[in-house]
Amino acid sequence: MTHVPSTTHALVFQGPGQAPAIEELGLEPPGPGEVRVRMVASGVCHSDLHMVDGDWERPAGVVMGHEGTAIVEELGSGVGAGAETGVEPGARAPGLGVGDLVVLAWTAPCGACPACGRGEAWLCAAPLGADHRLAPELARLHRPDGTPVGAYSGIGTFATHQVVAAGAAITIDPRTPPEVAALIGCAASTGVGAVRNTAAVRPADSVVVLGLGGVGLSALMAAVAAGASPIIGVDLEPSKRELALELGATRSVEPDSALRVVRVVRELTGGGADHVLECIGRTSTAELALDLARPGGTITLVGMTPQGERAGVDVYRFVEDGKRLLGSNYGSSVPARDFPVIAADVLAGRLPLGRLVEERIGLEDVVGALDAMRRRQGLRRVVVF
Ligand code: COD
Ligand code: ZN
Ligand code: ZN
Repeated sequence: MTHVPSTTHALVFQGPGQAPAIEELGLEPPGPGEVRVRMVASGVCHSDLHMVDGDWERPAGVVMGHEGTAIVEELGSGVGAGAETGVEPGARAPGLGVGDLVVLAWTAPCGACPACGRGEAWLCAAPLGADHRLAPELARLHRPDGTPVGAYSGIGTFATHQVVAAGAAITIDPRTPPEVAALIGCAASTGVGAVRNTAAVRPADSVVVLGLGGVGLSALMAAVAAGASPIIGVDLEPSKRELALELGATRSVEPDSALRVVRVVRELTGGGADHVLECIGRTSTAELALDLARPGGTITLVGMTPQGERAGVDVYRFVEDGKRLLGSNYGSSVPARDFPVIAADVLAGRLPLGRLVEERIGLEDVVGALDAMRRRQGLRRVVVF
């Protein structure tokens, strides 16, 4: 196959506290175990804001975005039907073909490390496209002066075209609306997976969701689909509390005081919830989550605070009440197993994830979308290419 030189139009992280900028970059053809994709849609996630605001340390010179859906345009060697050799076990993706609609996974399991061996793809020690593809042998993007540019979490979805590990490209039902398919790459998997995989919510369990953004409302939808009851949503924003009720929450609560939230939750659940999910990423609400669970109940922390912050635990009460505290990374998802199921649930109407899409925007509008997120305005804004 002849490789035409290729370029991509992409939003590049310039360092903490600085506005990311759109740049025209050279894009190399896919190497062994990789595919080139044309991006279709990419959501703006709160983690993008954490990165730009410097809450989490990330290297400059990386194409941002980690919540995207794309069409496969070109297969590297060792990828696709009949390809078996020359690439890592996790990267073979034998079912992948040109023209497939794929959701890009920000942790693509290597298939060979101990975590992958245990089936814990989300804890993979050496994910494909690791370290934002900045290593010279992985960088496929270059500035006109030749400097390599990385791809956030190996996928950098705020780009018209991208080269990713084949194992990061998960084929889903092509009828899935692209804006919704994009959300499966982060918010939906993180929230739905926290309920289904990490917490393993059962029918008739009582559930509290703290934070009703893209992730929290995805969790809430999964709790509704699981037959949980009552389901209580907590958010500062009235519009989000309203939407939670429309999506099937039993009650939504304004967190004007922690004491009041505790009182309302204990009243509605008869002494505390079976499950509490923290989807905000603050130490104060993580501490509140511990108080909202019943004795023996489970607290699932989904939100990540700025790096290095610590929350306090009343150890005496925690132990006497026999509570369980879980961390949920990427909804404990195995992308190849879970993404197609979420897409099928969307198409069957079991997970109305389309309700999360606030606005379709262009690549040049991402900076404004991050500002809106900082002001807690609206839900998911999705770049449509
Ligand atoms: N009390 C109640 N609600 C609050 C409070 C508060 N003190 N502060 C903020 N909120 C609400 C906001 O009004 C908003 O509705 C919601 O919390 C946050 O929603 P979004 O849409 O801004 O953010 P999400 O849903 O995209 O992401 C939230 C996370 C906490 C999951 C995210 O920021 C995070 O920490 N991600 C790390 C965990 C992870 O798995 N990351 C993977 C890549 S994202
Ligand atoms: Zn995200
Ligand atoms: Zn692994």
